Amino acid sequence: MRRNRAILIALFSAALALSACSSDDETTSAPATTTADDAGTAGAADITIETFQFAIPANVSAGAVVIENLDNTAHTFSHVATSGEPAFDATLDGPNTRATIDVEPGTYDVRCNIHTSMTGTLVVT
Ligand SMILES: [Cu+2]
Repeated sequence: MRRNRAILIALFSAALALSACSSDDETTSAPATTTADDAGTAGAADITIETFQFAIPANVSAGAVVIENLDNTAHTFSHVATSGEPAFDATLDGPNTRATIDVEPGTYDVRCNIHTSMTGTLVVT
């Protein structure tokens, strides 16, 4: 009987210690901007990201453009704005993660904000 009580006390103290720790770790995460993961969407993506490179067609039609990340690491497909807010900034956790951006006609310099050597040009007609 005494042994059972000792075990109960030990378990209770462990539970207290755990709950004290977890309450310290609570953080509020900011909502992602213009990111829509549609991993289940059928059909080919307009733009793919593979082996740390963007595969962007010569031009895409204005409107919804689907990007798919095939790498095992997260990338972003981000407009590098020369002034003002970027037109789009999508984050894609890999692999096989999709995001849809809404784009107007124009020529956009793009890069991955995580791996800034990943760059490209998106022409929207
Ligand atoms: Cu990247």
